[in-house]
Amino acid sequence: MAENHPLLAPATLTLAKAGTQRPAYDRSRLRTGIVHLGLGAFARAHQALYTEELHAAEIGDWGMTGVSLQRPDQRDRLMPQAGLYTALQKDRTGVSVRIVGCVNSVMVAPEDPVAVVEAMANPRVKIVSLTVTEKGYCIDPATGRLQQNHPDIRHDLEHPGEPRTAVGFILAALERRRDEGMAPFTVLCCDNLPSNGRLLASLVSDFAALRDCGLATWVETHASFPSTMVDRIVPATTAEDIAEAARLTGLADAAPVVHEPFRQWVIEDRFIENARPRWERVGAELVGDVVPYEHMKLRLLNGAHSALAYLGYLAGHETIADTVEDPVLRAFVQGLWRDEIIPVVSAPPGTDLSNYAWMLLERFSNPAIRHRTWQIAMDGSQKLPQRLLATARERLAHNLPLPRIALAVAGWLRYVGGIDESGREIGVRDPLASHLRTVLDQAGHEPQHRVHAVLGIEAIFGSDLPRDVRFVDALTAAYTRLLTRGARNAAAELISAGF
Ligand code: CS2
Repeated sequence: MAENHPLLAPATLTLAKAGTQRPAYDRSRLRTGIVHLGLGAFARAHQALYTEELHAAEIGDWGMTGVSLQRPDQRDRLMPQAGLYTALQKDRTGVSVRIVGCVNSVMVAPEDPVAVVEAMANPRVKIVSLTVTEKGYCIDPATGRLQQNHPDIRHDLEHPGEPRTAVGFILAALERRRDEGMAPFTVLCCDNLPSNGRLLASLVSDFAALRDCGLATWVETHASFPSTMVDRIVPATTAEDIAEAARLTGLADAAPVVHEPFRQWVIEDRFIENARPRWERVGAELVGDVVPYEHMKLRLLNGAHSALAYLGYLAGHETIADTVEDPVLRAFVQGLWRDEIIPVVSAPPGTDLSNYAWMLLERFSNPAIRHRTWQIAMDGSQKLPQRLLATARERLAHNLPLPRIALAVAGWLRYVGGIDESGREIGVRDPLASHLRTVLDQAGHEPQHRVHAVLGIEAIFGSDLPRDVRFVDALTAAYTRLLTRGARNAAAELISAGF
C-alpha cells in the first residue's frame, strides 16, 4: 500500500509530487467559522472544496470543524494529518489531485457531546452545516415530522445538554447562544431531502416545543435555515483509492476522497447577519427559492440513481457506470426520465430538463467513478418518498401511467426481500431492514400479498398510495414481472411493449 511514502502532514506538504495542488493560503490564519455535522466523503468533496477554493482568494474566517455523530474513524484518520486530505477528481480524461486544508479539526460527538455543543456555541461560528444522511434527521419520511418516539430523540429530551442527534445538538447550541445573549448561527442543511432547510427548521421546532415553548419561539423568530440543493457524485473511498492517492502525491493519506468533475450548489441566501463565505465567487448559486432546483435534482438524479441501483444490483451490476453500459437498463432510465419524470417536473429558470438528463447519463457513465449499486441501494426506506414516490404522486394526480416508476419501486421491494436473483443473500442496510423482513416473511410468497404488506408501512408510502388502485395494480404487475422474469428482462419487456 502506502508504506513507502511519508505521511501527509503540514510538514510534508512541500514533498508532494509536481502536479499536486496544495492549500494556496496560510493555514495558521484560518479561524473556524463553520461547524459541519457529518463530515463524510460527500461534504469533504463538495462544500469543503468550494470553501477551499475561496480561501485562495480570501483567507480568514471560514475554517471548518467537522463533527462525527457516530464513529471515530474520520477523526482517527484525519487528525494525525492535521485535517489535511487529498481530493482526486476523476473522469475518462484523467485525474487531478488537490490537497485540501480547510478542515481545522474533527470531533467525535459520542466521546464528548458537551465539547461539541461548546464548539457550536462559539461566537466565531456563524454556520452549522450538515450532511448526516436522510436517516440522521429522525424524521418520519412520509409526513416530514419528527419521530418523537425515536430512541435517540427520547434520549436527547432526557439529556438535552449531552445530545446524540443532529436536531438535539442544534437545539442545545442555539439554547446556549440565546442564554448568552448571542445571535444564532445559520443552519445549513446539505442533505438530499425536499425543502431541506424548511424541513430541518420544523424538526428543530417540533423538538424545541417538547422541551420549552419559549425556546421554540426564540428559534422560530431568530434562527435561519436556508434550503440548499447539493450535487456531486462521490463514491465511498476504497483501499485502491488510498493507494492511488499515495502514488499520485507521494504522500500517504488515510482519508482521500474521489469525486467527479461536476458539482452544483444552490443555496437560499438567508444567512444570519449575512455572515457567510462568498461561495458564489467559486460557482455556487445563491437564489431566493431553491425548490425547483431541488425537485429537478432529487427526482431526476437521485430518482434515477435509486432505480438503477435496485434494478442494476438485481441484474448483477456492481456499479452505476456498469449499469448504464447495459443497453437495456440505459434505455430504461432514458425512458424513465423522458416519459415519466420530466413531464411532471418544473424546470428551474434557464434549465432544459432534457439536456440535464443527457448530462446525467454522461455523469453516470463516468468509468473512473466506481459508485456501487449496493451503496446507493442503502437506506431506501428513507430515500424512496422524495426520489420516486413524489413523482408517482404527481403522475397519479394527472391520471398518467407509471410503469417505469413502478418497476423501480418493485426493484426496491425485491431487493429488501434480502435474496438476489441467483439465490444469494443481499446485505440490506436500512433502518427499517428488520421490520421490512418481518413484514415480508409474514406476507408469504404471493406477490400481491407482499405488495399489500409493504404498502402498509405508512412511513414510506403514506396513507394515500396504498389506497390508490392504479398505484397498487402497477406495483403488483411490476413486482410479479420482476419475480418471474428478472430485472433485466422485466425492463426489456417494458421497452418492447412500447412504454
Ligand atoms: C446517491 C447520492 O447514495 C445515493 O443515494 O444517489 O449520494 C448521489 O450520488 C448524490 O446525491 C449526487 O449529488
